[in-house]
Amino acid sequence: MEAAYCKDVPLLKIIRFVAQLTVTPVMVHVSSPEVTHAPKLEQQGQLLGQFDEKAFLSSKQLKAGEDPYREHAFNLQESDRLGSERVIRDTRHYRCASMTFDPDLPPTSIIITFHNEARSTLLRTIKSVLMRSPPHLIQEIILVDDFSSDPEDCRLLSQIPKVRCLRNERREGLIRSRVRGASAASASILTFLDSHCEVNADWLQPMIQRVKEDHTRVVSPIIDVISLDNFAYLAASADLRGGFDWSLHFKWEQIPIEQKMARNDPTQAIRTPVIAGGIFVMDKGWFNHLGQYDTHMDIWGGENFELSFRVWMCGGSLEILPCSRVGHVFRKRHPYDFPEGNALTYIKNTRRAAEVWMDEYKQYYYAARPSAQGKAFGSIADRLALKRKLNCNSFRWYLENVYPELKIPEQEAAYSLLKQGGLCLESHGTDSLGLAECKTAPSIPASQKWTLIEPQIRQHDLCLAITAFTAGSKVRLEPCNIKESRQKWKPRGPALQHMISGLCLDSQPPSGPPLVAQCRPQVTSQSWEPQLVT
Ligand code: LR7
Ligand code: MN
Repeated sequence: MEAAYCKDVPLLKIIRFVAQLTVTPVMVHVSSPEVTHAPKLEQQGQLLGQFDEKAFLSSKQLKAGEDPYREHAFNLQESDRLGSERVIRDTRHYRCASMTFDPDLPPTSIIITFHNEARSTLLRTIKSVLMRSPPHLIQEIILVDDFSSDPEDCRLLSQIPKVRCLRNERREGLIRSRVRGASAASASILTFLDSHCEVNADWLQPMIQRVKEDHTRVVSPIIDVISLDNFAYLAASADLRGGFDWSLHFKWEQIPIEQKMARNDPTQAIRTPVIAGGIFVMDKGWFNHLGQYDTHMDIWGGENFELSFRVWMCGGSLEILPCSRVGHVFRKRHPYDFPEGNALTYIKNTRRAAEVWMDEYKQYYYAARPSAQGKAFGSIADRLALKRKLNCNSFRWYLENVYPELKIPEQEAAYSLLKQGGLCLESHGTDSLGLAECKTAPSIPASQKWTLIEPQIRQHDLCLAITAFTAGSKVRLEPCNIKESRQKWKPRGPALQHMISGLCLDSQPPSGPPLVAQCRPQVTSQSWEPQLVT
């Protein structure tokens, strides 16, 4: 497996892998006519203090003939051309504009880590914050320069009032850089931003309000799309939340239909299983209490899962606030190098997240990402100790309560027959189960193949369920749902016991349909011998 990475095919794989990492949310057209206006000239003067914007930008412009995408993986020429105060459309739902906030919201420290960011995008990020936030809510903007080639980028920007510059003495990656920034922050609320963002009208108040009401909430805006080609500011869909697959690959996904139906107020927060990672607001005390970040993660990737699992499992919650909008330049590749290689770094970081937080479910991560097995990930002793100290819920709890839509994968080659002598449990449609003569490989029909993934007894996406919690009730197949207690079973000797009712699966006389009965594990009609078939 290891060797595969050295051949040419895997290079393609890695490129694809990188491309996958950058996920752009689905765009929709929003017809709000409102725009977010730039401040008047005299205000701008006050915003920048001694800082000489012209000199800052002009000394680093693209040279004639240079590829505008080469250095930053976006069109630098377009970014430079835009200027630092462009007007962007207010992409919120119109009802957001009439929201009210507490007059005494606490201020926040903005933390922006960067490694070789383009000057024009970095400056636009900072200026958009200064222009579109109530000044009293911005305590400071902390730039953490993650050992960029030119130390002047950060140093010069710190001439802008409220902007501070911390420079790493070596490349640390965004995770340790953010921890450094957070530790230096003097406000009680932390706001993290990527270094190529533009915040939109009233972006900050909704987030601070939610965190002020409940300090265990960790909140993100809707992340709008800034085109990497022409820097157009595009509204992202307001119906998305953060999700992932078992390989720990982040994706935007539709809000589940029941939740969507229940939403009658478009300004309402959206619960999200994970956050994208770069743009969020969190109480500083809560950030520290929960163990900041896993500082053994390097460069980029995986920290959003680790933080998201930890927040949910240890007593907090994650939400996306549709009335807060921040634009972000989504790229197709990383413009910077990974000292240990991109793939290995992502594997190390996600392995750490899986090993610490996913309990027995980490097997599905390894099944989905076989190349992760055997790769180094360092010691996780301190993170496991943290998890114990915080008395966190299990990953199973997370799946049941936060992300029931994440399906447990069907495991190839893990089908079983459920045998009773020469007879096998068989389905004939969802409502009719029975016993039939066991078939043998290779002609075993799907109707006799069962997948036993505790606590479910599955046939594809259908699960064996009781119909009532009383002895004598029929069993049937229905769509699997990990939260559904009627679908939960466990082995008890040779019997299969329904967990809550304590009743056992019983075949009755072979002609009748199977049902649940008082457990008598010695009885033949309750004895099920699983036989693996491949
Ligand atoms: O070594 C590094 N040191 C850094 O300081 C590498 C990066 N960085 C900085 C970098 O300059 C940038 O400001 O860290 C920030 C994030 O890096 P990007 O912009 O290359 O990452 P991204 O936008 O592709 O990635 C998303 O996922 C990351 C996983 O580690 C982080 O959580 C990013 O913050 C996150 N970005 C967002 O959530 C914005 C929305 C994009 C999405 C989805
Ligand atoms: Mn980014």
